[in-house]
Amino acid sequence: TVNITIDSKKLQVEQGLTILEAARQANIKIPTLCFLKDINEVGACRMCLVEIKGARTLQASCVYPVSEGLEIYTQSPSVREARKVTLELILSNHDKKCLTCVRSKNCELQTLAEELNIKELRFEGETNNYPLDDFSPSIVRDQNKCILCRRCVSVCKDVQTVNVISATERGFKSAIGCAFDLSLADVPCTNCGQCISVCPVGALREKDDTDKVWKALANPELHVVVQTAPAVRVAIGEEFGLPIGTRCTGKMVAALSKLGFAKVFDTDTAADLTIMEEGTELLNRIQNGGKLPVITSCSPGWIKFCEHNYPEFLDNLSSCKSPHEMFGAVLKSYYAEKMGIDPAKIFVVSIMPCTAKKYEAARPELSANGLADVDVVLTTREAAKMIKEAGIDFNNLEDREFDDPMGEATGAAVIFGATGGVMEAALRTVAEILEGKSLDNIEYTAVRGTEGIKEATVEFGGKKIKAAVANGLGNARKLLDSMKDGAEYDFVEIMACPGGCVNGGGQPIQPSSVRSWTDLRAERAKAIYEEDASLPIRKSHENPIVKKMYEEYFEKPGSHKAHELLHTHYTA
Ligand code: HC1
Ligand code: SF4
Repeated sequence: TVNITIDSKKLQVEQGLTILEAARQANIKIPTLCFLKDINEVGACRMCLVEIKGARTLQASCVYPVSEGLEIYTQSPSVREARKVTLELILSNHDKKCLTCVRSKNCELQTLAEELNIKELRFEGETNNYPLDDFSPSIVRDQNKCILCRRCVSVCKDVQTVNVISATERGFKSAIGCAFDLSLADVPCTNCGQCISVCPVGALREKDDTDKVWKALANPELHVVVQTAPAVRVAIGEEFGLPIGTRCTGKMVAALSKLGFAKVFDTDTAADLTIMEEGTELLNRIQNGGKLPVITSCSPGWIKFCEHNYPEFLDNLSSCKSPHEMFGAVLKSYYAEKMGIDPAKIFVVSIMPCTAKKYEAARPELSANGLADVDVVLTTREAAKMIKEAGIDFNNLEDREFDDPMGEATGAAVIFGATGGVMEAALRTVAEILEGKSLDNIEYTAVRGTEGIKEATVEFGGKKIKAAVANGLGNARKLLDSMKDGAEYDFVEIMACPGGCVNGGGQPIQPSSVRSWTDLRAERAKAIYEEDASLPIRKSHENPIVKKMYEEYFEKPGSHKAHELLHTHYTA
């Protein structure tokens, strides 16, 4: 440890900490703007300046390491004036249309302006005027709101290893953008939305599709149904001020029902269906010498990453559509028949923690009988906006169940929302098929947790299965490179977002002041596993609705009809 003083408070702190971290431990708040722990620690914005006795200039505390005897002042007059000037300069070239900004009240710049008591802008002058980039199906970029913090650049380059946005030009003309000023729609962006999740302001946001849903809901000709992804229920509460990791399944269903959807369904039901199809595919490939490993295909950001960077693995992808796409296809076939509704009049809305799902839903591969499986994808954030706009008092809603006749799902399906969940759900089913009996021990903890790459070897009925799980595209890259170098697996799960869907690019955004010090992925995943443990049925093959669907319609997993509706094929 080393001895330092901060604002005359004597402290003993661990060596290796930055001043910012040491101050935080002592409950002394230093404002930050570009800082995001483990992702962006560059000292670029100069908001976290402190005075150090003996130093000639003020120093950025987020990158300055503590050392013996340091005397630090976080609130001296020169520090306070420097921060104010810096912030006013940033504000002078910022499009300040807060009233119509999606991030209003959840904007780190707005919060700082309030906290630093900015009362007037002394440096109003020339401003940049960039065109809006809204050509991507998922992501909108508004450079006029960008404050050049570079968090998006770091997450895209270092965490996701996609590297399609970077700093261009210098000085007043400095900007963040794609090479040659291309749109995000025209570069190998995966639509993962991780750049949105880290943006402190409104410079990056999802393509807003709420109007399409309002319009459909108002159309008496349409039967408008909604389905919700596993990860949405453990995060949507954050939009209504509830603590991170609050399970809100019942309230979420009640709110959507109040919005006017004819039925509220659970994507988890289709996740159970996916396990039946994917498990069968895996066993077939193992038993008949097919292409191994089978790699999961439910994360559309991962699919696009694979197409651009690892086309040699496209044949390894499971042919299963992702669960919400399967559900869309089932709703426009089996359900339509059962209910006597014209499939063309069924309008399917998916609420997803994901921005890439917007892109996925528009892919021609994901349709059947000339109809797109899913009509509109909304993020968790957009769903919350609709609930607020409708004046629904979310926190005081009575819990409600998903609707019949498709409203049943298992614990295996809900864990899809956390990294390792698809793997665990599949193992729960594959194990019982190979062992030929019901098993009690169904928790595969080796594939749980937020570690980037996880491995496990399991043995069922004398058959060894080597499994690997990667979350975040940087980790996917590492795993795929190791496979190119000879690492062998039977089954591989890849999710584009670090932590899996719970940390998807469409989930509620937490500011750096929270995100830097709380592991969002772990907190939300904990709620997911609690939900699993609370459910009466925890194995996909025991889902009564899925069983009924096979009896009444699909016959058996991997049948001709199943292939027609539930499977697809990706080519580069
Ligand atoms: Fe996911 Fe999925 S779990 S992809 O990871 O397979 O988005 O939450 O809905 O479709 O079920 C996302 C989550 C989600 C699908 C399922
Ligand atoms: Fe990079 Fe993902 Fe943002 Fe695209 S969506 S720019 S891949 S972080």
